[in-house]
Amino acid sequence: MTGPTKTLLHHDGPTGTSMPAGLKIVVTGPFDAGKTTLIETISEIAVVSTERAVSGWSQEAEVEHSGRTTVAMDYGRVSLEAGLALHLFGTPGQERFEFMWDILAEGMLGFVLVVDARRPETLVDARHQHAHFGAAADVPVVVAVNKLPVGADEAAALAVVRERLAVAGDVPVLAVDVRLREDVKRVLVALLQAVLARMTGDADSDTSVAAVHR
Ligand SMILES: Nc1nc2c(ncn2[C@@H]2O[C@H](COP(=O)(O)OP(=O)(O)OP(=O)(O)O)[C@@H](O)[C@H]2O)c(=O)[nH]1
Ligand SMILES: [Mg+2]
Repeated sequence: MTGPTKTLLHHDGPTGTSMPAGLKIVVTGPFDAGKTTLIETISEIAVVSTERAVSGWSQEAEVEHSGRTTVAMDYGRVSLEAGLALHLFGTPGQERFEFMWDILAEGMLGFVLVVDARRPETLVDARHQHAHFGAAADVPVVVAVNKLPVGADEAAALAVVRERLAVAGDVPVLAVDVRLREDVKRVLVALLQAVLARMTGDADSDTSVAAVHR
Protein backbone atom coordinates (compact mmCIF):
# COMPACT_ATOMS: atom_id res chain seq x y z
CA MET A 1 0.00 0.00 0.00
CA THR A 2 1.37 3.41 -0.89
CA GLY A 3 0.51 7.09 -0.72
CA PRO A 4 -2.24 8.67 1.33
CA THR A 5 -4.04 5.40 2.03
CA LYS A 6 -0.97 4.07 3.78
CA THR A 7 -0.81 7.24 5.85
CA LEU A 8 -4.49 6.83 6.73
CA LEU A 9 -4.27 3.24 7.78
CA HIS A 10 -0.92 3.03 9.49
CA HIS A 11 1.39 4.94 11.73
CA ASP A 12 4.79 4.09 13.10
CA GLY A 13 4.63 2.37 16.46
CA PRO A 14 7.00 3.05 19.32
CA THR A 15 9.58 0.60 18.00
CA GLY A 16 9.29 1.80 14.42
CA THR A 17 6.97 -1.06 13.44
CA SER A 18 3.91 -0.30 11.34
CA MET A 19 0.83 -0.32 13.58
CA PRO A 20 -2.82 -0.27 12.50
CA ALA A 21 -4.14 3.19 13.17
CA GLY A 22 -7.66 4.26 13.97
CA LEU A 23 -9.92 6.55 12.07
CA LYS A 24 -11.25 9.27 14.33
CA ILE A 25 -14.83 10.26 13.63
CA VAL A 26 -16.70 12.94 15.56
CA VAL A 27 -20.45 12.66 16.16
CA THR A 28 -21.96 16.05 16.81
CA GLY A 29 -25.36 17.72 16.68
CA PRO A 30 -27.79 19.69 18.81
CA PHE A 31 -28.89 18.83 22.33
CA ASP A 32 -30.88 15.58 22.50
CA ALA A 33 -30.58 14.79 18.78
CA GLY A 34 -29.35 11.22 19.37
CA LYS A 35 -25.52 11.40 19.33
CA THR A 36 -24.91 9.17 22.33
CA THR A 37 -27.53 6.70 21.13
CA LEU A 38 -25.90 6.48 17.68
CA ILE A 39 -22.56 5.53 19.25
CA GLU A 40 -24.17 3.09 21.68
CA THR A 41 -26.00 1.38 18.82
CA ILE A 42 -22.87 0.59 16.84
CA SER A 43 -20.04 0.40 19.34
CA GLU A 44 -18.60 -3.05 20.04
CA ILE A 45 -17.32 -1.91 23.41
CA ALA A 46 -19.35 -0.47 26.25
CA VAL A 47 -19.52 3.22 25.42
CA VAL A 48 -17.48 5.45 27.64
CA SER A 49 -19.88 8.26 28.29
CA THR A 50 -19.98 11.31 30.49
CA GLU A 51 -23.70 11.73 30.90
CA ARG A 52 -25.14 13.63 33.83
CA ALA A 53 -28.64 14.49 34.93
CA VAL A 54 -29.80 17.28 32.70
CA SER A 55 -30.36 20.77 34.04
CA GLY A 56 -32.11 23.61 32.27
CA TRP A 57 -34.55 21.30 30.46
CA SER A 58 -38.08 22.60 30.56
CA GLN A 59 -40.47 20.08 32.06
CA GLU A 60 -43.18 21.69 29.95
CA ALA A 61 -41.34 20.80 26.78
CA GLU A 62 -43.53 18.85 24.42
CA VAL A 63 -40.78 16.36 23.66
CA GLU A 64 -39.94 13.65 26.14
CA HIS A 65 -36.35 13.45 27.31
CA SER A 66 -34.20 10.85 29.02
CA GLY A 67 -33.05 13.34 31.65
CA ARG A 68 -29.41 12.67 30.78
CA THR A 69 -27.03 14.81 28.75
CA THR A 70 -23.44 14.42 27.62
CA VAL A 71 -21.17 16.88 29.43
CA ALA A 72 -17.77 16.07 27.95
CA MET A 73 -17.72 13.27 25.42
CA ASP A 74 -18.78 9.75 24.46
CA TYR A 75 -16.36 7.23 23.10
CA GLY A 76 -17.12 4.05 21.17
CA ARG A 77 -15.26 1.82 18.76
CA VAL A 78 -16.04 -0.22 15.64
CA SER A 79 -13.50 -2.68 14.20
CA LEU A 80 -12.95 -2.78 10.48
CA GLU A 81 -10.70 -5.14 8.58
CA ALA A 82 -6.98 -5.66 9.17
CA GLY A 83 -6.98 -4.35 12.70
CA LEU A 84 -8.30 -0.98 11.60
CA ALA A 85 -10.86 0.66 13.85
CA LEU A 86 -13.25 3.56 13.77
CA HIS A 87 -13.03 5.60 16.93
CA LEU A 88 -16.26 7.47 17.50
CA PHE A 89 -16.21 10.58 19.67
CA GLY A 90 -19.57 12.10 20.59
CA THR A 91 -19.73 15.75 21.55
CA PRO A 92 -21.95 17.39 24.11
CA GLY A 93 -24.97 19.06 22.53
CA GLN A 94 -25.46 21.80 25.07
CA GLU A 95 -23.81 25.12 24.20
CA ARG A 96 -22.22 25.49 27.62
CA PHE A 97 -19.96 22.52 26.87
CA GLU A 98 -18.81 23.96 23.54
CA PHE A 99 -15.26 24.23 24.89
CA MET A 100 -14.98 20.46 24.24
CA TRP A 101 -15.59 20.78 20.53
CA ASP A 102 -12.09 21.78 19.43
CA ILE A 103 -10.53 19.19 21.70
CA LEU A 104 -12.66 16.48 20.10
CA ALA A 105 -12.15 17.80 16.56
CA GLU A 106 -8.37 17.40 16.82
CA GLY A 107 -7.25 14.81 14.27
CA MET A 108 -10.76 13.85 13.08
CA LEU A 109 -11.08 12.44 9.55
CA GLY A 110 -14.77 13.20 9.24
CA PHE A 111 -17.86 14.01 11.26
CA VAL A 112 -21.48 13.00 11.54
CA LEU A 113 -24.01 15.75 12.24
CA VAL A 114 -27.09 14.26 13.92
CA VAL A 115 -30.23 16.39 13.81
CA ASP A 116 -33.66 15.95 15.36
CA ALA A 117 -36.39 16.06 12.70
CA ARG A 118 -39.04 16.72 15.35
CA ARG A 119 -37.39 19.92 16.51
CA PRO A 120 -36.57 22.10 13.48
CA GLU A 121 -35.76 25.01 15.79
CA THR A 122 -32.56 23.17 16.76
CA LEU A 123 -31.32 23.38 13.16
CA VAL A 124 -29.86 26.78 14.07
CA ASP A 125 -27.54 25.00 16.51
CA ALA A 126 -26.85 22.30 13.94
CA ARG A 127 -25.86 24.91 11.39
CA HIS A 128 -23.49 26.44 13.92
CA GLN A 129 -21.95 23.04 14.61
CA HIS A 130 -21.65 22.29 10.91
CA ALA A 131 -19.75 25.54 10.41
CA HIS A 132 -17.62 25.05 13.52
CA PHE A 133 -16.47 21.51 12.75
CA GLY A 134 -16.15 22.30 9.05
CA ALA A 135 -13.79 25.14 9.93
CA ALA A 136 -11.81 22.98 12.35
CA ALA A 137 -10.78 20.62 9.55
CA ASP A 138 -11.54 20.26 5.86
CA VAL A 139 -13.06 16.80 6.20
CA PRO A 140 -16.21 15.08 4.92
CA VAL A 141 -19.50 15.25 6.80
CA VAL A 142 -22.68 13.18 6.71
CA VAL A 143 -25.94 14.58 8.08
CA ALA A 144 -28.08 12.00 9.92
CA VAL A 145 -31.71 13.12 10.25
CA ASN A 146 -33.06 11.29 13.29
CA LYS A 147 -36.49 10.97 14.94
CA LEU A 148 -38.55 11.47 11.79
CA PRO A 149 -42.19 11.15 12.84
CA VAL A 150 -43.98 8.06 11.54
CA GLY A 151 -45.66 8.87 8.23
CA ALA A 152 -43.61 12.01 7.67
CA ASP A 153 -42.73 13.04 4.14
CA GLU A 154 -39.11 11.92 4.28
CA ALA A 155 -37.95 13.60 1.09
CA ALA A 156 -39.46 16.92 2.14
CA ALA A 157 -37.94 16.66 5.63
CA LEU A 158 -34.50 15.96 4.22
CA ALA A 159 -34.83 18.85 1.78
CA VAL A 160 -35.67 21.22 4.66
CA VAL A 161 -32.63 20.07 6.62
CA ARG A 162 -30.38 20.40 3.59
CA GLU A 163 -31.62 23.88 2.92
CA ARG A 164 -31.51 25.11 6.54
CA LEU A 165 -27.99 23.78 7.06
CA ALA A 166 -26.84 25.03 3.66
CA VAL A 167 -24.71 21.93 3.18
CA ALA A 168 -22.90 21.37 -0.10
CA GLY A 169 -24.75 19.35 -2.74
CA ASP A 170 -22.42 16.35 -2.42
CA VAL A 171 -22.95 15.98 1.35
CA PRO A 172 -25.15 12.95 2.14
CA VAL A 173 -28.27 13.83 4.16
CA LEU A 174 -29.76 10.54 5.35
CA ALA A 175 -32.96 9.68 7.21
CA VAL A 176 -32.10 7.40 10.12
CA ASP A 177 -33.25 5.90 13.34
CA VAL A 178 -30.05 5.92 15.35
CA ARG A 179 -31.37 3.05 17.49
CA LEU A 180 -31.08 0.77 14.46
CA ARG A 181 -27.72 -0.77 13.70
CA GLU A 182 -28.31 -0.91 9.95
CA ASP A 183 -29.10 2.81 9.85
CA VAL A 184 -25.98 3.72 11.78
CA LYS A 185 -23.90 1.49 9.51
CA ARG A 186 -25.33 3.30 6.50
CA VAL A 187 -24.20 6.62 7.94
CA LEU A 188 -20.69 5.37 8.75
CA VAL A 189 -20.27 3.70 5.36
CA ALA A 190 -21.27 6.93 3.60
CA LEU A 191 -18.79 8.88 5.70
CA LEU A 192 -16.02 6.35 5.26
CA GLN A 193 -16.55 6.32 1.51
CA ALA A 194 -16.15 10.08 1.44
CA VAL A 195 -13.06 9.92 3.65
CA LEU A 196 -11.41 7.24 1.54
CA ALA A 197 -12.39 8.92 -1.74
CA ARG A 198 -10.71 12.08 -0.55
CA MET A 199 -7.59 10.30 0.64
CA THR A 200 -7.16 8.29 -2.54
CA GLY A 201 -8.69 10.69 -5.04
CA ASP A 202 -10.99 7.82 -5.97
CA ALA A 203 -14.67 8.61 -6.28
CA ASP A 204 -15.60 4.91 -6.21
CA SER A 205 -14.49 3.54 -2.82
CA ASP A 206 -17.16 0.89 -2.44
CA THR A 207 -14.78 -2.01 -2.06
CA SER A 208 -12.69 -0.21 0.52
CA VAL A 209 -15.53 0.15 2.98
CA ALA A 210 -17.22 -3.20 2.43
CA ALA A 211 -15.72 -4.39 5.71
CA VAL A 212 -17.97 -2.17 7.80
CA HIS A 213 -20.85 -4.43 6.77
CA ARG A 214 -20.01 -6.96 9.44
N1 LIG B 1 -38.04 8.43 19.25
C1 LIG B 1 -36.72 8.36 19.20
N2 LIG B 1 -36.03 8.66 20.30
C2 LIG B 1 -34.69 8.61 20.23
C3 LIG B 1 -34.01 8.26 19.04
N3 LIG B 1 -32.69 8.34 19.26
C4 LIG B 1 -32.54 8.73 20.54
N4 LIG B 1 -33.73 8.89 21.13
C5 LIG B 1 -33.98 9.32 22.51
O1 LIG B 1 -33.62 10.70 22.55
C6 LIG B 1 -33.04 10.99 23.81
C7 LIG B 1 -31.69 11.64 23.62
O2 LIG B 1 -30.82 10.73 23.03
P1 LIG B 1 -29.25 10.89 23.22
O3 LIG B 1 -28.62 9.87 22.36
O4 LIG B 1 -28.88 10.95 24.66
O5 LIG B 1 -29.04 12.34 22.58
P2 LIG B 1 -27.72 13.24 22.58
O6 LIG B 1 -27.69 13.91 21.25
O7 LIG B 1 -26.54 12.43 22.97
O8 LIG B 1 -28.09 14.29 23.71
P3 LIG B 1 -27.10 15.33 24.49
O9 LIG B 1 -25.87 14.59 24.90
O10 LIG B 1 -27.93 15.79 25.66
O11 LIG B 1 -26.85 16.45 23.53
C8 LIG B 1 -32.98 9.68 24.59
O12 LIG B 1 -34.11 9.66 25.43
C9 LIG B 1 -33.08 8.64 23.51
O13 LIG B 1 -33.67 7.46 23.98
C10 LIG B 1 -34.80 7.90 17.89
O14 LIG B 1 -34.29 7.55 16.83
N5 LIG B 1 -36.14 8.00 18.03
MG1 LIG C 1 -25.20 12.69 24.46
